[in-house]
Amino acid sequence: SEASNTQLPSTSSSYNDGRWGDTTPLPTKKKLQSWYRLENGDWELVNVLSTSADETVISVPEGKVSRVKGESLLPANPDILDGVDDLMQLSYLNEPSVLYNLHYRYDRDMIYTKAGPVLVAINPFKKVALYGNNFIQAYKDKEIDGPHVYAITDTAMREMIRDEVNQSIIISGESGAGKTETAKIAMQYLAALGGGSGIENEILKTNPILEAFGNAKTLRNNNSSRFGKLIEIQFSETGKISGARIQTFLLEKSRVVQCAKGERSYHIFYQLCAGAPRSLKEKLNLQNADDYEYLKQTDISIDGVDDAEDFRIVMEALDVVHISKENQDNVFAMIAAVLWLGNLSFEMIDSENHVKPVEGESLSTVSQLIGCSVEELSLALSTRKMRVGNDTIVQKLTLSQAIETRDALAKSIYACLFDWLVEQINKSLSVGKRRSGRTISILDIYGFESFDRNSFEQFCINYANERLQQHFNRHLFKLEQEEYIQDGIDWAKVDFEDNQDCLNLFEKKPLGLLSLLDEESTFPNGTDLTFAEKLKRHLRSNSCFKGDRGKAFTVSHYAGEVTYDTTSFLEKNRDLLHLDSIQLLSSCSCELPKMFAASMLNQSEKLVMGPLHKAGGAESQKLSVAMKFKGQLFQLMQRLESTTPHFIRCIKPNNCQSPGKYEQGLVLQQLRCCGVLEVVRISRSGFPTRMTHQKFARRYGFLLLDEVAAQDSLSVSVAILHQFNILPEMYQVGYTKLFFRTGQIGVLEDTRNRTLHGILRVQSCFRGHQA
Ligand code: AOV
Ligand code: MG
Repeated sequence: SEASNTQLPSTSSSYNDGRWGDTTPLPTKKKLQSWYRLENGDWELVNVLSTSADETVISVPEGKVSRVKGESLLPANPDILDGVDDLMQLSYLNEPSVLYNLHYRYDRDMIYTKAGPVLVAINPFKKVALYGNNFIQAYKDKEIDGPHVYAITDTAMREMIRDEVNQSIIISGESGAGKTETAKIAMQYLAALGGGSGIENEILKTNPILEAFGNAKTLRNNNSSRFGKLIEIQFSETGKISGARIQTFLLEKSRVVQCAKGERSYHIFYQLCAGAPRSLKEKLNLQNADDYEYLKQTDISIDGVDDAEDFRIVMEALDVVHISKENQDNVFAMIAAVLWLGNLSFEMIDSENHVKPVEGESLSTVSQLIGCSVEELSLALSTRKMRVGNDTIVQKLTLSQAIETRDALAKSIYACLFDWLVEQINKSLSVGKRRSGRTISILDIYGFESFDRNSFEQFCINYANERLQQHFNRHLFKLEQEEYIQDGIDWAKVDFEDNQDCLNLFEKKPLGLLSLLDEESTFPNGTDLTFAEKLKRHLRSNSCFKGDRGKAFTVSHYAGEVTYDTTSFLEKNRDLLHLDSIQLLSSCSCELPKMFAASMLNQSEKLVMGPLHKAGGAESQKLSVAMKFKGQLFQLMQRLESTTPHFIRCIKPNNCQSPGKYEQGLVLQQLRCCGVLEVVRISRSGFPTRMTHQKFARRYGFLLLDEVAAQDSLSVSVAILHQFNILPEMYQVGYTKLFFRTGQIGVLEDTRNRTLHGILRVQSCFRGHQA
């Protein structure tokens, strides 16, 4: 049965547009294997039977023979290259070949593959036998050197010691791709290699704690990080861990009071309800999770997760990082207070819709847990002080205002608790004297997210990912190629998807998303709708921006288009906690609420009592959430710039979090948006090893057999290259440096080591004779 080529899919598909596929025409050889693109976009391996000027005859695996256009085929690699552990080794570097290679490995539980300098990790969604002490030892001893988180972490460790430069391991990928797990695997390796003092165990135990308080089930990931994290692990001169410091970024606090269907609030709430020992339960008047309004809106349990057991793990971990039992109880009291706040309801007190909290168990429990009187709490949740001229007046709150005040208080308590906890952990991790040693930082932030409905949180998360992508591009494409061009070597530029336009859309002043958001947030009459309209008015011409109907707008991110709904953007960006609430916390008899109040006052540049007409009334003036976040990200990037980066790209093979399912289209989209193929292409045609003429001459000059006429380092270098027969296509001579292809310097290093070794042996023999 033969199909005519008119029924076959068009060949001008985006899969084969030559943008980064290897579009070398097929050599006309019989029985050649090729990739043929199916209608659903997937690729199939076929045999090429014959090729003529305008058509190719192929046979598909089931034996069917078809005539197709030559352009709808891409060359496949010979079988011997199946499953190579570095994509650089592929003879044909096109999309189907890369997809096939990764799939081949994935099927065999080889989830790690190198893409030149980048480690690609495909989430197995099951336990794979690749970790543990035996593997760590084998990587450490270089008995195994296949691609692995251990291997890249080992490189970071070696380079830190060799070059005396701080290192970073930067993990990126979409939500659910495996960043947090990967970060933990890297930490395990560092702990095993640099351990000894006991601090390494403390560092590892920060993971269950931070995950309990900062991770939650989302539609993308049952254990999704809702904060960004940079952990800097400090080493002594001898390569032993001496301490660590954790920096966290913008916790998603709206989740505390509300989350989408199918998602959960932070794990710790469910863990506490399920696992608290009886005495603690009584002390906090704890109920079951589904007795709490904040929790019962959505799922209570996660398949395969035992919240009670996890609670025990968290408690143990808190002991390890030296959080005292008393402070642990204080922490859980705050968690319980948040839950009980959510159960507070209000009753009407007059005909103008003003309300006050209903007296009862919720009100009394909250006041007990935070250490204030029922009256004080009731007042703070039902009134607001305002300054009019020189007078202070008290305004009663309506139901919606009271609920908003209650929720803002709950969110603030939780966010402050999270920050406080991180601070305590940092104190414990920095017990050792600060030494002058070096550091390895591991970055694990929330991954790119796109839901049916995307709000301010996704806006911030995706902006952070955009920044990180820029860092990736800068190091692997820009800096790399600029160095070649600067040093004047022959170089055909490899194009890459630059995301500068999208970053500009966010960051430009005064007409960028962040600036416009801030401006609208300060306008008393600004609303989410006026904000959306403002964006459409000013950003219409930006190619990464699209205005949608009503309150929505769309951004073309490097990882795909996301439509944001501006509902609550202004409120979330202002993030106001009324002065009345802060004053309530500061007057509490319990230690934590008092500290929270103090830190909130600290953050506010100054406190003002707003005029009556101002929407918020009495409130703290502080940096908006988005601006603070932007500042944090800039600082983060600056810190990373002073390190040698090692990149890990996590890939999610399917959207159902299930093992063994490899969806070509999904994997391809992730490979494309982060430029994995371009990275391989640059590395393959590039010159990863480079050395100044001087250093090269110094390092290998003594191996020269013949005298060199001129003694300048360039002449010496060229003489060395000749003596060792390094082929001209394997290196380039730049103005200041020599550039080598992968593996070239190895021969020289071997000879150098052997020669040095020989010299040492001769010397020690000589000494032996003398003795
Ligand atoms: P993420 O950090 O990238 O998402 P995680 O690291 O939380 O993703 O991974 C999601 C889930 O994938 C984990 O809970 C594991 O079940 C599984 N997983 C990931 N890596 C491995 C591995 N190496 N071995 C076994 N299972 C793994 V997010 O924080 O949502 O951006 O925001
Ligand atoms: Mg994570």
